Amino acid sequence: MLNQEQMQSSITQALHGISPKEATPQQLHQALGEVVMAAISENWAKSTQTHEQTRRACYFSMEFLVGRAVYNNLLVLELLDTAKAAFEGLGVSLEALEDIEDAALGNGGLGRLAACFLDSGATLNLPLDGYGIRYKYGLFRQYFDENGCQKEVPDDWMRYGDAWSVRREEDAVLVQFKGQTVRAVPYDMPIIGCKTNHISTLRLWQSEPVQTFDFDLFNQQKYLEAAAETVYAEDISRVLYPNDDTWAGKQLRLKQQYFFCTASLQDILKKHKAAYGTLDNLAEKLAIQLNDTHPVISIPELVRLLMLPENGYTFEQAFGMVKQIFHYTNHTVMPEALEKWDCHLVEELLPEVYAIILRIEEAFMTEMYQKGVEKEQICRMQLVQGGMVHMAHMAVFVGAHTNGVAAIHTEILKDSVLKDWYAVYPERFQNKTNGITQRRWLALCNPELSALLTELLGSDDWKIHLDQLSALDHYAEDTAVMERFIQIKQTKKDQLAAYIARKEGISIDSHSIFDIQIKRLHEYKRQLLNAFSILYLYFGLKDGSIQAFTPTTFLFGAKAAPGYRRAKAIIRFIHEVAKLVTADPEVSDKIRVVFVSNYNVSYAEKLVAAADVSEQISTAGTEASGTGNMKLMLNGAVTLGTYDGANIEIVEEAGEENNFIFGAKVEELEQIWQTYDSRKIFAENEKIRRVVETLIDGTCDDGGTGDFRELYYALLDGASWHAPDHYYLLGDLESYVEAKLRCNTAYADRMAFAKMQWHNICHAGKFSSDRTIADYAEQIWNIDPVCL
Ligand code: 26W
Repeated sequence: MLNQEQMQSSITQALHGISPKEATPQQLHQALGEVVMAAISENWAKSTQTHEQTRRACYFSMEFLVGRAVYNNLLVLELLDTAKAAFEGLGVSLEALEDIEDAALGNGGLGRLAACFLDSGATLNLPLDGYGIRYKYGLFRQYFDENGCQKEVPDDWMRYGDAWSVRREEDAVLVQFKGQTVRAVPYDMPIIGCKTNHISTLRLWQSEPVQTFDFDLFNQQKYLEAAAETVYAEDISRVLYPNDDTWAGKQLRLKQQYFFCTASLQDILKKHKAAYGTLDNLAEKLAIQLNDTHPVISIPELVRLLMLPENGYTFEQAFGMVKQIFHYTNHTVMPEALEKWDCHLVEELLPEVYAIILRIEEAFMTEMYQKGVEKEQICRMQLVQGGMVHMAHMAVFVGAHTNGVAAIHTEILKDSVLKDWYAVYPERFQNKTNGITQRRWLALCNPELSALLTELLGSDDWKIHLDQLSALDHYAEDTAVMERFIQIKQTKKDQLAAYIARKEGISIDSHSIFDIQIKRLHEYKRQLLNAFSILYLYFGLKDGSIQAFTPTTFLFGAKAAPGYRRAKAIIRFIHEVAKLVTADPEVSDKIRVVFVSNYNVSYAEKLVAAADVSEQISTAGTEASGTGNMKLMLNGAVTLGTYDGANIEIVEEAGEENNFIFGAKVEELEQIWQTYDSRKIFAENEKIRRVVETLIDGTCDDGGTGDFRELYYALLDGASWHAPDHYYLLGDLESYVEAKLRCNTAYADRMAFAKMQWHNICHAGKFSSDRTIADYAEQIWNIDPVCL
C-alpha cells in the first residue's frame, strides 16, 4: 500500500513546511491521518458504493465509543511498522501520538460494543454501516481532587482537529422540530477491515444552523439574537449525556435522538432511491438495528417519511415495511434505565411523529384483540401508557426481532422484563451474546502476547478467526511456553506500572498480583463490595487471621455519572481505603489500592493486557452481559466473578476450574430476597460488621458530607426506592472473600496459575465480536458478505 519512503515524503508534504521535529503531536497526527485517508480513499469509495447496491444493515446508536483511531487503523492496514519507521526517519516517534485524545462518543459497554461491531462488520466484508451523533464534547474527562472526589472537565476532543473524519457537505439534510429547523451535516469515519480491502462507514451527524447569521437582527444591533440560531442549533449535538443507568426525560435528549434518526433515515431513503429508483423494495434491501431504545423514535419517523406526498405510501403500507426493517437490542434490565417519554413532550416537539405513534398504538390494540390477549395483559403492554410513550414496547411490537446480549440476559427478558411480549411473540426473541474485537483488544493492546500466539500457530490468522486459539490449549503443559507467557505478562505489568507512575504519580510493585476492576461506577456492579473485601483482607492481615498472602495491587478504573451521588461517594470511599492501606506499614507491602483517573478506552488497553485477575462481581441477574470480562479473559486474566451476564458463558468455555466463581445465583436470589435481612448478617458476623462500620466509625473520612453514612444506611435500612442492601453486598461478602483468597493462594504457584490464565486465552474464541456479528448477519439481518 505505502512503503516507508512514500509515507515519509507524504507526511513531510502534509506538514506544509513545518519541520517534523518542531511539529506538535497533533500536527503529526493530522499529517499522518491525511496520508492514510488518501491511501484508503479508493477502497472506501468502492465499499460505500457496493453497500448502496446490496441488501445492507445499518446500526443506529446514540453512542460509538471508538477510542483512538490512529494505531488501530495502522494496525489493520498493516502499516504500523511502516509508520514507526517513517516517523523515526523523520526524527520523531510514533509514541508521540499517545497524546492524541480518544473519541469518547459513548459512556461504556453499549457504546464500545457498537464500535466493536462495526470493526467486525468491516472485517467480515458485511454491508454494515453505523449512524450516530458527532458530539462536540464526548464523555467528560475525570480527575480526583485532594479528597478523592471525582471532578469533571468537558472533553473537547476535536480541539486539534479530527484527522479520521470527512465532512460530506453534499449529504446534509434538514431536520424539523416544531418551531426550529436545523441542518444535519454528516462526518464519515472509515471503519477499516482487517485482511481485506473492505471499509465500512460510521456516519456521525453534526447539528448546524440553516442560516448562520441573521443580518437584519445584526443591523438592528441585536448581536446576541443574531447569533442565537447558531447556538440553539449547535446545542443539539453539543454534548453526550453522561448517564448510562438512569434515564432522564430531558427535551434535549429527545431532540438528539430524533435529530440523528431522521437524518439517517432521510439519507438512507435518498441513497435507496438513487440506487433503485423506487422505495417499493426498501424492506427487501434494508435492516436497521436499534441499539437499545435510544433510536426507537426512528420507527414512527420512518412511517412518517414513507407517508410524505413525495413517497406516497398509506399508513398500512408504510407500517408493513417498517415492521420488516427494524430490530431491537435490549442492553439492560435496570427498570430506571427504560425510556418512557412524556406524551406532551413528544407531541410538543414532534406533532406529526406523535400522531403516527398513536396510529401504531391503534394497530397494536387491534392486533391484541385479534389475538385474543387478555385485557389486563394488553394494558401492561400498551405503547402509550399513563401519559408516557414506552419506547421498549414500541420496539418489541414493531421490531421483527428483539435480542438480549448474553444467554442469561435473554432468559431474564423472556421470563420477567418482557414476559408479556414473549408470551405473544415468542418467535421474535433471540439471544446474541456480545463479543469484542480481537484486533484492538489483543493485536493492538498486547503485541507481545500476539507475537507468541502467532509464532505458535504459525500464522496470524487468529486476527480474523479467533477460534484458532483453541489449538494452543495443549501448550499449557509446555513449561517453556508457559515461562514465556509469564514473562510477557510481567512485561505488560511493568509497562502499566511505568504508565501509572507517570500518569498518577503512584508507584506500584509490578511483581504483585494485578487485580483489576474497570467499568462504569454503579451500585449494581458492586465496586463497594470489592472495597469491603479489601478491608476484610486488611483487617485479617493485621489481626493475623490471614497468614499466607501474595502481595496484591487492586486497581480500579471507573467514571460515575456526575449526578449519581452514591457512585461518587463510593469513589471517595475507595480513595479512603487506598489511603488507609498505603499509610499502614504493616500491610502496605501486601495490599495496595489504586484508583486510576480518567479511565477510557486507551487506558483500558493498557490495563487489560496487564491484568492477572478480572473482577466481574455484579449481583447475579443485573449485568446484562459485560464485555470488559471478555477483554480481560482474552489477555489471560482469570475471572473472579459471579454467575452473571457473560461470566457464565466465559466459565462454560474456559472451565470453572480455571476461574473463581462465587456468590448467590439468580435462582437462589429469588428465594433469598423473601427473607433477606442485612441487619442480621451485620449483627451476627463480626468481621463484616468491622468492615461496614468503617463507613461511619472514623476509619474513613467523607469530609463531613454524610455521604458515607448514607451508604451505610442504604445497606442496613434501605431507602424509599430500594430495600436494604438491594444489591446483596453483605450476603455475598463472605463467599467473595473466600474466592479471592483461593485465587490469591492459587497465584502462589505461578506456573499453575499461568496455566489457568492460558486456558482462558485459548477458550476466548467465542467472544470475538466476529462471531456475534456473523450471527446477527445470518439470523437477524439476512445480509451476505460483499465482493469488491
Ligand atoms: C438513557 C440512559 C441510559 C444510557 C445507556 C440507560 C442505559 C444505557 C445502556 C443500556 C447502558 C449500557 O451500556 N449497558 C451495557 O451494555 C453492554 C453491551 O451490551 C453490556 O455488556 C453491559 O452489561 C450493559 O450494562
